[in-house]
Formats: sequence, structure tokens, C-alpha cells
Amino acid sequence: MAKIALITGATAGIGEACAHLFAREGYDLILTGRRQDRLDQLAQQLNNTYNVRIAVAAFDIRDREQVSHHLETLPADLKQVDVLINNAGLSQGLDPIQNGNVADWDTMIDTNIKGLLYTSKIVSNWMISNGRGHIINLGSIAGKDVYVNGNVYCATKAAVDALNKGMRMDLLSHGIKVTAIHPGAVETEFSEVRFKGDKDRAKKVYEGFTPLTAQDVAETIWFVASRPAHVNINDLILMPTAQATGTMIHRG
Ligand code: NDP
Ligand code: 8X3
Repeated sequence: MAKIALITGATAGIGEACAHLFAREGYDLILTGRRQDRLDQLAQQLNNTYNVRIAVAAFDIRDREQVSHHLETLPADLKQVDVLINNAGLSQGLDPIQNGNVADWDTMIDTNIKGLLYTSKIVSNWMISNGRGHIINLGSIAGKDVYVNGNVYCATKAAVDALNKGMRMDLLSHGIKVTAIHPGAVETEFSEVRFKGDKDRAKKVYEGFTPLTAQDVAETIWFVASRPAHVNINDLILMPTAQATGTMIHRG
């Protein structure tokens, strides 16, 4: 029987790259995100290329009822999830705390922390019943190194780092692996979302150096997911060669 991966935030960037890679490796997939059209298009593309089963569920991960409804109504056989990739997340704004936009704070906290929690609670219970599983959390270098004006986004990723450790302890006796991947700068829709559609400002983030690609991160996620049963990678920081810390980037 094929293994199953549930990938949140599969409509773009790292999540979409993971969908391609895990499908290529023969996984059946559950793909989520808000944009139904993108999920449908991706499912069709993966179905045409790989002989795997794809289920899509379009919902806002900030809404606990929606998360519960869409996950709990999946067919029972798809609840045999082997790998959960908690990837959906975003940054909004880059302002000092005193000027911060409170709605942006809510969006980041509700998506990056609460959405991840709602999903993990449901899926970890499935994994406990199935007697196996691997949860892979997308943290960030921003959760390890706070940067100027990064305040709330950095705090949400520090929370992911803490939750990653806590989940590993809580799920230890059930044999469930828990891993965090903490990338540095990855060129995806991320900066465009952070700057609310300002493409020029987003482009500048990646000028003068070679950032990571979504594919680079997906390959690393595949690496951690494909270790032998007795091996778990707890925590992995993945950086562009030109980036030493959260803030130190060598631009040529
Ligand atoms: P993208 O903006 O390209 O993709 C983000 C994904 O998250 C999209 O599929 C989006 O789907 C989904 N998402 C966002 N908000 C919600 C929501 N409310 N409900 C459901 N899905 C949502 O960014 P990346 O691929 O770069 O980011 C993926 C993860 O990696 C995030 O957690 C990010 O914080 C983290 N990360 C990114 C880095 C980077 O430099 N890019 C570096 C370190 C970590 P939709 O809009 O359809 O809902
Ligand atoms: C995204 C990386 O440093 O741009 O998590 O915030 S950073």
C-alpha cells in the first residue's frame, strides 16, 4: 500500500514543491491551502504525471471548525497518514512593534501557530491510532535569530521551534517522529505576501545573492522523511551559502 503525506500550504512555494517530490516518490497525497483552483490544477498535474491518489481540501487553516471539518471528513483510508508536513504559513509586514499592524499580528499568530496546532492535534491522534507517523514542521531561521522589525513573525517561528520540541516529547512513547526544518531565505511567494503584493519590494529581498529554492527545501524534507525507521532528524537549519545568520547576507 502506498504511503500517505498530508501537506498544508500546497498551493505555492515549498508545499507545492513537496507535493511534486512526494508524488514522484509514490506517496498518495492530501493537499491543502485556501486556493481551490490551484489545488485542483496541481492535483490534475500530479495525477497525469504520477500514478498516485490525490485528495485536495481548500480551507483557511486559521478557522478551527474548517480544519476539523475538512480533515475529519476525509475517507478513513486516507487518515492513515505517514507524514504530515506542517508548512502553511506566512509573514505580514516588517515594522517596529510600536507601528505594527494588529490585524497582521493576528494573521501570523493564527496561521503559523494556531493553524499548525489545529492540524497537528487531529493528525497526531490518527498517527497514534495507526501506530506510526512523522510530523515535519516548517520553522525558520527567523525562529532562531530575531531580526529588526521581524518581531511577531520571528515569535511565531520561535513558537514553532518550541512546539516541535514539545510534540517530540509528547509523541515519543507512540513512536512518532517529529522534525523541524528551519530555512533561511527561500525565493517563493513569501516576500510578495509579506509586502502585500509589492513585487518590486519583494524582488529586492533576493537581489545580489542566490537564495534557496522551494525545491532545495523540498529535497531536504524528503531526506528527513526517508531516513530509516530508527533515525529521526530533530532539527535542521538550511541556509543559502550566502547567508550566515538571519540578518547576515553577503550580496555580491
Ligand atoms: P508561499 O507564500 O509560497 O506559500 C505559503 C503557503 O501557505 C501557500 O500554499 C498558502 O496557501 C498557505 N497558507 C497561507 N495562509 C494560509 C491559510 N490561512 N490557510 C491555509 N493555507 C495558508 O511561502 P513558502 O512556501 O515560502 O512558505 C512555506 C512555509 O515556509 C511557511 O511556513 C514559511 O513561514 C516558511 N518559511 C519560508 C521561508 C522563505 O524565505 N520563503 C524561509 C523559512 C521558512 P493559500 O494562499 O492558497 O492559502
Ligand atoms: C522566512 C525567512 O528570514 O525572510 O522565514 O524571515 S526570513
